[in-house]
Amino acid sequence: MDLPKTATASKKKTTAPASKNGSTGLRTRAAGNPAQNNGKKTPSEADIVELAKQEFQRRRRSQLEAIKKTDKKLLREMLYQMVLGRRFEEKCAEVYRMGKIGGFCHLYIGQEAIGIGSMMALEPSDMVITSYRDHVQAMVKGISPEAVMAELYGKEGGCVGGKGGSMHMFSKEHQFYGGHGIVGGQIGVGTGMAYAAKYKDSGQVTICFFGEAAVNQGIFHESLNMAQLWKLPIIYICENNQYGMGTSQERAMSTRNIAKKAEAFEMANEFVDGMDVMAVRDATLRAIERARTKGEPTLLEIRAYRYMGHSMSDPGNYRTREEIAKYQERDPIVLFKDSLKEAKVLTDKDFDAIEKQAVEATEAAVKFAEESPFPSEDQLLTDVFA
Ligand SMILES: Cc1ncc(C[n+]2csc(CCOP(=O)(O)OP(=O)(O)O)c2C)c(N)n1
Ligand SMILES: [Mg+2]
Repeated sequence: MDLPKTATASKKKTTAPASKNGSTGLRTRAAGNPAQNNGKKTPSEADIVELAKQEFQRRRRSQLEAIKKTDKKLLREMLYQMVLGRRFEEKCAEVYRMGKIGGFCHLYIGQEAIGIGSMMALEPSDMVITSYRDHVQAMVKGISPEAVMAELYGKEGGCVGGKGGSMHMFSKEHQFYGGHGIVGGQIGVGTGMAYAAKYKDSGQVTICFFGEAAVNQGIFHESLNMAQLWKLPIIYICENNQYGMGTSQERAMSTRNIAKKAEAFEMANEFVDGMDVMAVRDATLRAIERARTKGEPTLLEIRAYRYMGHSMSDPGNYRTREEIAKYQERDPIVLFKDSLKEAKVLTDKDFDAIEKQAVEATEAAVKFAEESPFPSEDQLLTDVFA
């Protein structure tokens, strides 16, 4: 993975050791930009896959250290949520192709370590807001797989009665505030949520997720400025999956280093390898501590890779199979599973049981969605605000 050489762990410490922040020395195809390549020869696609395998082994060693310090039950639950997210999303793709889900449908496959590593470090009363790529985050926050799948089907049993669909999962009860379709729109709303928490002295921390393409929107810069000025308890998580629809970050942004943008506001920031769920958890724990004790915001740039197209209607002909294979070599679920086995937290039998449980939960969600009725005609104009 092409990781920046430096990232800041806090606004006081401007250069963290490369290893701590996951610097690998790997390069993707930045051939057109020698400045990004430090003048070195760009490796071939085959070299890149080999380097990714080596990085996988290095990550396993660093994951083991983090695993030793973490509760075993929680580790197994994290793995279960990752596997559930993967199986659930694979099923979404399947039923979408069967015409069961209408409209847009953006999948999270490949990015599971970001949502699970960060959100499972929160307290249940903490708040979360995200973009349209929201099914897995909704489930991690406690909305049942049944209610998420029924929402995808547009059925009454969905978490918003079938009127939101894929992009608008929501549950006030679970402190999950959407599911937003306007790129970057949730950054302003999330900042307002953190302002409300501070105003009410509720002690809640907010995680606000957004993609790397949203960073180019003015609202990102305006919101970070206010959050730092007003000392708001918020964690901005940029889920850098390296593409905004069919446009790679390299083609759309003058810098690869998004975390550093926080320095313009003197905000704490960190770059994290988003294929490593324990690295995500550790960085989030540091940001939560900062938010709860000092009431200060953090920007985390967490880099992973979007395995699927932007949405179900994307043929994906703007990238190569090898590019996708390179990231699949470092799959976050395989990496975590192997580390847990090595740490003797998990056996193959345990993993099979986790797989079975995730498949059964997904099947139950589909059954529930199939059997749930569509909203009735008399609900056509309820809960509609525009
Ligand atoms: C304000 C606005 N501009 C354009 C779009 C169309 N659009 C939808 S998703 C998307 C790409 C966003 O990419 P990113 O923020 O990286 O998130 P990802 O889809 O990769 O999770 C664009 C341009 C939109 N929904 N809203
Ligand atoms: Mg993106």
